[in-house]
Amino acid sequence: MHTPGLPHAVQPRLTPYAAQAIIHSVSKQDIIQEVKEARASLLQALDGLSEEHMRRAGAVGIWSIKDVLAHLAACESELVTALNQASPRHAPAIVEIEDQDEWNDEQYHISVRRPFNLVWDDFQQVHLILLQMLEDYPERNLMDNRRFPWMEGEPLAYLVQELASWHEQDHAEDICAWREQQGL
Ligand code: NI
Repeated sequence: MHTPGLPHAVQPRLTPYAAQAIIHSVSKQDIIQEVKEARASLLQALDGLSEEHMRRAGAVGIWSIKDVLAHLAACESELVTALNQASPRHAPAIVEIEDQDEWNDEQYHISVRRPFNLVWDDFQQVHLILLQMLEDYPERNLMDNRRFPWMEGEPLAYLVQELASWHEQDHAEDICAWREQQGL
């Protein structure tokens, strides 16, 4: 889900029937495991890179890896808010965003001036908060695909995959491709 030159959008997309069948058969612990594994892949993709490498522009579109980490933290922060505020009647802000590229760009302009160590801390902290929240979350609210009508037939767990596990996995792959191209 990539616009050429731009980081991909994170809005929920329609899933083919077969993929829906898969998610409906998994448990909350499977979702948590997937989130942990995606983070492990991402950290593996960063392994051995210096701060200077991670500040280099152009790793994903115009973004540096630091910008990608800020982007992941921003999306996961929105996800935490969405999980916190989820109610059947009101869709959370993140699923109401009409122009994802514009939102990404706004977040980028907020984070681009933040020092690397603060971006790194956010990236770690938001993920820990997300994991704790998932551990505490009622399984039914996460896995029942009829619970939240604004998920349009998907369970809330799908939003977790879209904004955390699949998202991190996608960007881990971007980073690996960039490293290969850069010989890093
Ligand atoms: Ni992205």
